[in-house]
Amino acid sequence: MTTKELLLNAVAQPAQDAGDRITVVGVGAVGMACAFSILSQGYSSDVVLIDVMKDKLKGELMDLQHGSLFMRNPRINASTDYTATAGSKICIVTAGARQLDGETRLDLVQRNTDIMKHIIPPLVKHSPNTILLIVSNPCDILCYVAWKLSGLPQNRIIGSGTNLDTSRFRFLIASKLGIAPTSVHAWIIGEHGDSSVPVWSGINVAGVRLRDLNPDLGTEHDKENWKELHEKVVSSAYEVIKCKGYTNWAIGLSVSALVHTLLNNVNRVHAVSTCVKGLHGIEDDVFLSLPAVLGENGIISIVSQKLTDTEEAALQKAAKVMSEEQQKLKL
Ligand code: 6V0
Repeated sequence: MTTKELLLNAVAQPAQDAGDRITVVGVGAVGMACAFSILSQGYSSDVVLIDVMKDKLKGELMDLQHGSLFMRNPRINASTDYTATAGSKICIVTAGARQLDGETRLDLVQRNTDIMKHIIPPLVKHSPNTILLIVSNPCDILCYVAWKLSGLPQNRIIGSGTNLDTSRFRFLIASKLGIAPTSVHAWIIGEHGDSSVPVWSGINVAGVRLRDLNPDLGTEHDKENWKELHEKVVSSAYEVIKCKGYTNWAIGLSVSALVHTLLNNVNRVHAVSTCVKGLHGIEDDVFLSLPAVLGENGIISIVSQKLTDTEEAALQKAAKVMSEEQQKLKL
């Protein structure tokens, strides 16, 4: 008998998985920040990493496994073979090229579309009921690509979208007011990127609308220049990339918050990218962020925000840009 057999009297066959498997495709700066945030907060006990770079994959796997004692005893696996991902509840896609200094998110579109062709079909083959959580950029257009390539219903395609932009915005507003970000209710919707739309009309603290206190909030005429906070949100990724080469911690945390909401079916509202056809006067099959209720079936409903004409026009303009870019794609 082996030492193991002498120690453990077998009673039943162990189950093969814990039922909360999360796959992360791409073990770059973003993928690892997502995996680390999910594991360290105990949101899943079964994480699978996928990449094409074998050595990097092995190194990241070992490094994480060596920290198991300090987490919640998770099962962590890594492979270049998608069979390891079978039965994933959520597949997070972070693989692909990232912006270089000076590049916009839209500059990446065809390069990352081609990469999606190698990733989305095998993911869905092994996890036909999964939710695809798209993080790679340009996130909104890649949601459209993932929808087309996967054949999944639209409620199962979610882009991390402006969940991150919203977090940046709330942090900046909170800092200006000297209160906590969780006590500021403010939303950025639309494109995750340069044409995102701040919903100035709805910003409130404890139900007090800032626009009722300052009717010029967010406009050119505002003496306090609140508008600059949105400009900072838009430029912040470029600034972080200029300073450290990439952004990862905030996106990792924002993705792990989405995973928590989806896995636990808690119906929390997040600004995420979803198909917005038929909403706010948009007629194309484009994905943009709106506040959405998330649960274990993905997008459960979309909040009907009361937007001003200016906000709605900005959303429609972004939808046009998305639609034009999508028509140029070689799928
Ligand atoms: P990175 O550090 O270069 O990592 C990318 C990883 O993808 C590498 O490990 C590659 O080996 C891997 N990869 C490439 N092709 C494949 C493939 N066919 N199959 C599997 N793996 C592959 O980039 P980083 O992690 O910094 O960024 C990843 C993506 O996230 C980029 O497109 C960024 O623009 C995007 N981001 C999205 C954000 C958001 O808010 N949605 C925020 C930050 C970055």
